[in-house]
Amino acid sequence: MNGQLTFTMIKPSAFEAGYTGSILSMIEKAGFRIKSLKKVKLTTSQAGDFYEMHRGKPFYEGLVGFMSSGPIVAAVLEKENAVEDFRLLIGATDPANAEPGTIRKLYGKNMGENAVHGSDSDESASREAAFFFSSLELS
Ligand code: DAT
Ligand code: MG
Repeated sequence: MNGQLTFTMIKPSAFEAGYTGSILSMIEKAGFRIKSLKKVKLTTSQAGDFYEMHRGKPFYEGLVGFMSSGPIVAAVLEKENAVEDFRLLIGATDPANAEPGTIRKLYGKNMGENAVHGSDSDESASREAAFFFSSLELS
């Protein structure tokens, strides 16, 4: 059975543009419950560690610079089949290829500044939730 939790971030460009409320509203209307929520600003070192699986790729430095450029909103979301359903709600990595009505299509600018993060597996969701939230905040 697939897990019931996923992890998301509203990325700096979307936060700065004032899309946080609209994005959280879309997430709730799609049937996700917000289990944990916070606004934080990552250091470059923290952003680098969060995205360590991408270290060495051509876009890594830009990604880390962008993700530490301003505040983000991090959240753990609860729903049946959470990881897969959330990836459907956000759409493809490149907003230009995302389906109409998806969060990245509506609020993403380009491949780098694509509005939101979504976990790619139950294992990633657990790791990413624990990266941002204490056990008390996750209960
Ligand atoms: P996703 O966020 O859809 O899981 P990913 O894990 O492959 O995509 O990459 C993480 C983030 O890195 C992605 O949201 C945006 C950035 N990124 C990925 N590929 C990129 C590229 N070719 N050029 C610029 N940024 C890229
Ligand atoms: Mg990914």
